[in-house]
Amino acid sequence: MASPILLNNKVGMNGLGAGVWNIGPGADPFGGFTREPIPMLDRLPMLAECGLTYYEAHDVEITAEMAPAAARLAKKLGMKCGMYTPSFFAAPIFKDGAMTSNDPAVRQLGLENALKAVDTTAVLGAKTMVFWNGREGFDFVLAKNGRDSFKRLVEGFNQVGAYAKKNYGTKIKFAIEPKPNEPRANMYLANVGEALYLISRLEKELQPLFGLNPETAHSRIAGLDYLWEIEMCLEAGKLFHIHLNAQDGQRYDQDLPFGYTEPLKDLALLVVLQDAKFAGPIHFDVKAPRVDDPKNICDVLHVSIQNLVWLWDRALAVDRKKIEQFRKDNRLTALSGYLAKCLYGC
Ligand code: 3MF
Ligand code: MG
Repeated sequence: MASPILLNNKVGMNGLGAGVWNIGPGADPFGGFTREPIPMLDRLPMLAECGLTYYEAHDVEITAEMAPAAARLAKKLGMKCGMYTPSFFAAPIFKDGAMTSNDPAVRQLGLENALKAVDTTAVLGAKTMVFWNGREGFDFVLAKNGRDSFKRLVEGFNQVGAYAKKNYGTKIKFAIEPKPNEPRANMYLANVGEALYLISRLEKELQPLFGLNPETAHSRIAGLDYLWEIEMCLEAGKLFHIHLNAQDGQRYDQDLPFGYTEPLKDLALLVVLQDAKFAGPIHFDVKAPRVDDPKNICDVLHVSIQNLVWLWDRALAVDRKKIEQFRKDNRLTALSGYLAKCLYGC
């Protein structure tokens, strides 16, 4: 068994994580599987073999019924569940969203699924449950009343938060994962700012339970800078979880290996995380491309890990005093050159 990859001088939780869906069968909207799907529990040893400490899963991948077996297996492998998440986007019933559906029966089902997922999060021993905004949004104007949708989100998160607090105290926290579009043309909670605003509208005593899971590629799809989005989470004390990957411009969601498209920005991001003493876990949300053969399905993880470990060490070596000096002297282009030297130089 591979030994777990640890980051040098990482504060708090060390060890890296990824989703079981990251090593999927390779379908895309235009074509079905190119690889035989691997049973979900068989994916845990594969992730461990990559040197990962944490796994993540949706409720449709590791169901409530499978959870005790998953927890036993993970323990044997020396792994932990980094986060668990209800899938509000795959089932046809949630085609127009769960919490923001116009149909009260669908909203109720969404809530029930969310509460069940809270219990499963506890069984798996995860500290975080993620809400990706998935199908919460609209394709046609006036398809939903936006103000009502916002109220429904507030109401839904309040209900989930109250349930978790009553049953688990502060053991389980929630991380909202924003995305601007795909699968919907327009998604509610499209970016970090929207999610922070939503949290500010929740019941005061529940607000500490809610934070964010920003994903670097999602910011890029929105045309935003992920460094600033993550800094905003840090400033608010709301960086509960993180999904690292890469995106080649503003197009469909690619979930490319971390470090592939914007290494300089990734280096800067790691400087920021180190300086903030980010104590949470670092996870990838990448997708094994459909062209990769089954035997190479984990390459997307190996490449992400390799790039992260290299960039992390380079970030540790960045001279913070030099950054300060460049800022003081207003030599901002020179600052970018210094970072490039840290990245590319010997
Ligand atoms: C979609 C995503 C999702 C979420 C996942 C957990 C399938 O763009 O990033 O991955 O990360 O649902 O929140
Ligand atoms: Mg994600």
